[in-house]
Amino acid sequence: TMEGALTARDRVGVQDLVLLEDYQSETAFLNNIKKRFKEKLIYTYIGSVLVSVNPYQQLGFYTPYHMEKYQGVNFYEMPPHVYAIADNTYRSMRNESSNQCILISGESGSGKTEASKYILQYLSVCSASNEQVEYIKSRLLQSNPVLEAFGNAKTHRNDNSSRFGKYMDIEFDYRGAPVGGHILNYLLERSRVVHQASGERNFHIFYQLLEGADDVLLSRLMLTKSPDKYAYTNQGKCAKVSSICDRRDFVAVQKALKVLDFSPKNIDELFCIVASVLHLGNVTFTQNEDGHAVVERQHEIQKIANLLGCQYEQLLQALTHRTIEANKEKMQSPLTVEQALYARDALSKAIYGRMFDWLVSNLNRSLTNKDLMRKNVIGLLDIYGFEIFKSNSFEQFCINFCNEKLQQLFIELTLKQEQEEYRAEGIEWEPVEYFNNKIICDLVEERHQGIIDILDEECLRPGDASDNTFLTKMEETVGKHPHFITHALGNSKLRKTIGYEEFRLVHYAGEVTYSVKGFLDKNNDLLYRDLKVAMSESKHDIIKQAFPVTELARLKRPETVGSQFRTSLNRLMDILMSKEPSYVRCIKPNDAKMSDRFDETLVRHQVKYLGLMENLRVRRAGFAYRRTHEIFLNRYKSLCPSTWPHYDGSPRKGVDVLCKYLDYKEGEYRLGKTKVFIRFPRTLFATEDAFQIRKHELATIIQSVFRGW
Ligand code: AOV
Ligand code: MG
Repeated sequence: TMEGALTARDRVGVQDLVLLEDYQSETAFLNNIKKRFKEKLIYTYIGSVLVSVNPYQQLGFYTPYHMEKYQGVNFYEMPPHVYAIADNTYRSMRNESSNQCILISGESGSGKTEASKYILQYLSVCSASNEQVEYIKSRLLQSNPVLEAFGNAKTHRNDNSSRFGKYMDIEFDYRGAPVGGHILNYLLERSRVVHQASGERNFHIFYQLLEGADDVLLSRLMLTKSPDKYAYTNQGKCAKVSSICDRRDFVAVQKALKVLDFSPKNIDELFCIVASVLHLGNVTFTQNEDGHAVVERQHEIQKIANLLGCQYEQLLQALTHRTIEANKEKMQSPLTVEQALYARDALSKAIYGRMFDWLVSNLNRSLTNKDLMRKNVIGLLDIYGFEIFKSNSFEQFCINFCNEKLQQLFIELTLKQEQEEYRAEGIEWEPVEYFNNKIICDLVEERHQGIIDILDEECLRPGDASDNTFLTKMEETVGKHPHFITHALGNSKLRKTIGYEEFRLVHYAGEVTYSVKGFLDKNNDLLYRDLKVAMSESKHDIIKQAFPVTELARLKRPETVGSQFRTSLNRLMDILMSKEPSYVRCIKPNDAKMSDRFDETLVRHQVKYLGLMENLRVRRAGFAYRRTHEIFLNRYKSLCPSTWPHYDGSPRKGVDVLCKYLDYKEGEYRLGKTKVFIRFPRTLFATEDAFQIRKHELATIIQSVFRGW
């Protein structure tokens, strides 16, 4: 009944925020998603953008039954769902033969990775199939447990936090069946290998191996079952996490590696590398009478050399000495204890980081199918979300910069481009005010005067360069920038809250205070040449490939971590810009990882910085659907006698004739210069339904013609 429907809306709110009575009110917006959250309706639309609130509990609507229900239905006919986004993307790719991407954003722990997994699952279910395709599908799905084991870790914000960025292309053939995939990975947080904050863990694989390996494997790797015994796994003091079963996950990883066709030899080498890193962490040094570092317990080095397939003597020497050239003569210069510890950690990070890259490129090999022709792709972006910790360093700086870039892309593609499109198409339009975070992106990445370049300059400058001179340089160069604050420059109130070695950035998502400690080191990411040489001479495939001899011959200084990251992010932006985007905006309901708590202040903040209100306003003022005249005419021309089977005039005129024939009302659509704009989804749905019926009729006619033959 009418009354029943009204109470239902009262209880569960509207499923598209565009339908809110008062679309300018943030409170109405919040109430709506809160109501729905309480009813376990975690998904809500803003037009075609999906807003998702992390339920922190397993919900019942991800079954095969639900996947089936969402296939090929009109977007707005079913309750909002991440499957609907996936389905819509897939249909658009097929109907228009275009490349698509799905961008998932939100802060750490808001549900991005979970959403991306549901999307991948859906895409593999909804598409056509045969034996060969099934094979590809299972590989695509199995790449997740492997990447998560090696690239995710428990942080304060999230028990399964992604510590690398991931962009995955899923490739489809002309029938819409998946035929392959390709993964691009971004900056793994390698510092975690050697250091974890209290209450955090190292990457999952370390604990999985210690928990899950059987006695044979453990003794082969010379490991004891307990994470407490290893310096790289006991710092956080939380080896056990209630939401994680390392033993079970290890079984899954081993299975996945097999499905992905990793050879037994390579799988063995991977575990040897992980074990070698654990052993490296336990290597300690004492000082001899000359003040030089000497390895304590040298048999540890024997184990490591063994596991890495390299020479014991060479490794031992490289951990305590470095070769320097003086007067054209090579000499062995001994390291101090501090330098040796630094070299040890640098080696651990390098080994692990390069193994991760090797893993991704090997995954890609396994996901590539040369026999099957790809036609279009759907890209899936799942990166680390915006983070604020008690103490923030270079890693958070990079992660948060990455999120600024994504927000910039969202603004470019939805707000700015939308408004500019109306202008370009000559459609009258009331502009909407929004905060453009380009100013913060520039502060970080601008050539010569952005923070990344200032940091690089300090890294290259010989002499007294240090983290503190970097801070001073920043104060000199960007001190006046409205989004940059330091002790020296802040007002007196701010000054009390920032230390002498800190700077603060006013990010789009909030203020973050960074400690400059370690910035130069982490940006330089130096590994002594002697250690590289030792690795490049390894007998094991993975290590040998990860430390190519060719790298040693190169004289040029390697690019810094910061500039490399900037370059790869900008390349990613180009990739994303070249595709048609869909969005999932993830929201975290509380900081306690609890299922029944909706912290209004926290959510309000996210709604604000994600720009969801502006998003809604632009949507409300605008048109729900737009397509070029050609595409629109081509799809629907059979619905009007004057355009079927062919229209002789311009496509724009054809669309005009078509829309009039379909009885579109004055305010419901506009013809731009190159595109037709339709204000309400319902108008388009009616047309699409009519088209489906017509298509069926035409097919029947054709069949009977053939039968008549
Ligand atoms: P993130 O990817 O956005 O954070 P995740 O996707 O890992 O966040 O989600 C964090 C945790 O929230 C998951 O491990 C689940 O326990 C829970 N969760 C999220 N979405 C759902 C859902 N739809 N249903 C049930 N539980 C969910 V980070 O990677 O930290 O930025 O770097
Ligand atoms: Mg994640």
